[in-house]
Amino acid sequence: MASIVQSEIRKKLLEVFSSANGEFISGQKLSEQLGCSRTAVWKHIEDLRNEGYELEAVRKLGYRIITKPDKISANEIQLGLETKSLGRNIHFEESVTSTQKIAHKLAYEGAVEGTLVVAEEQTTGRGRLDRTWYSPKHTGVWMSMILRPQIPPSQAPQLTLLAAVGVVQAIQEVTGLEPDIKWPNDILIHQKKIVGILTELQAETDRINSVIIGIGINVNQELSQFPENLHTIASSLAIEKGEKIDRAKLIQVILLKIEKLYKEYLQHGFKVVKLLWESYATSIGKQIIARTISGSIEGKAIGINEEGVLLLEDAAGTVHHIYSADIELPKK
Ligand code: BTX
Repeated sequence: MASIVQSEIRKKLLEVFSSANGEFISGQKLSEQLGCSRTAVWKHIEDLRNEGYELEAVRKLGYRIITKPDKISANEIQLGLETKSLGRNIHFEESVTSTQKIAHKLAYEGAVEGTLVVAEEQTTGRGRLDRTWYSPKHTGVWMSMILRPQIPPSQAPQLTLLAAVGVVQAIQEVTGLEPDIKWPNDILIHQKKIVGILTELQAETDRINSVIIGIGINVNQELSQFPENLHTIASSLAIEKGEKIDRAKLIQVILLKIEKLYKEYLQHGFKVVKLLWESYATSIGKQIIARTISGSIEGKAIGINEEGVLLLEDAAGTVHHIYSADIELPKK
């Protein structure tokens, strides 16, 4: 009980500082607004300092926040979050094996739609086909969301494309950068991979129990922080933008964009998402090579169909349906 009260006070304190926009707030005012003694306020301020907040205290003026730590927490994400369901229930951990694993467990146990699992670090982050996703501490966004759409399992790949559109829109809004989507799930800037999306299902033959959408974003890494083997293929938003990005803000905008698209999708189907996705996908209309497990096909990517399947027209004019592949883009 005591710790719930403490965390409520902490949340309120951050809210008060956030609405003060960097101005000083007196100790007296803080104690009134938080409903606790000035000594208790001082203790909370000390706790914030220990967590990496830089606070200035000036006699007669009070306190103000100068910088926030480059950390994310459930509170940081929920403060100012405008969604109705996505991210309203957050499961946050400093370090996990994979947020997908935790989300699967929570979904199985009945977690509500919109539940979000976020971690500061993944020790065994997962990519597609058992590949690994490098997810170092305090630099990226590593999160998995639980959705429970009433759609047939065959349509679930559409949600990967929906998530990609939402992430692109959020990156554009928060950073001003212009990312490209590479089918089905990579988001690139200047041909380098910034985001990976992994969609997994808990389903019966004709019915989805839950869809777990995992999103990994390289946000504030410098190039030297990537392992050598990723130097030529990966980048981060901070490298491309030339400045650090507020990760909690980025998460908030992603959740809002995805929630809007998801609502539209459930009401009106895949059409709008499909058009948006095609407008962000660099490969559409170009010669590409699709490497599938059964071999490579070369041809022109002519679009995606209603199921989110890539349509590839070869030199003989045959249109191939590509369900799963790695795409090689033409060299610029
Ligand atoms: P993918 O299979 O398309 O990409 C994996 C490949 O990408 C790796 O084999 C490697 O070459 C490269 N790679 C690995 N780490 C990075 C990185 N940080 N940046 C750029 N390239 C990298 C993409 O799979 C799907 C990734 C989803 C990750 C999220 S994070 C939250 C959630 N939890 C989890 O375990 N996975 C998802």
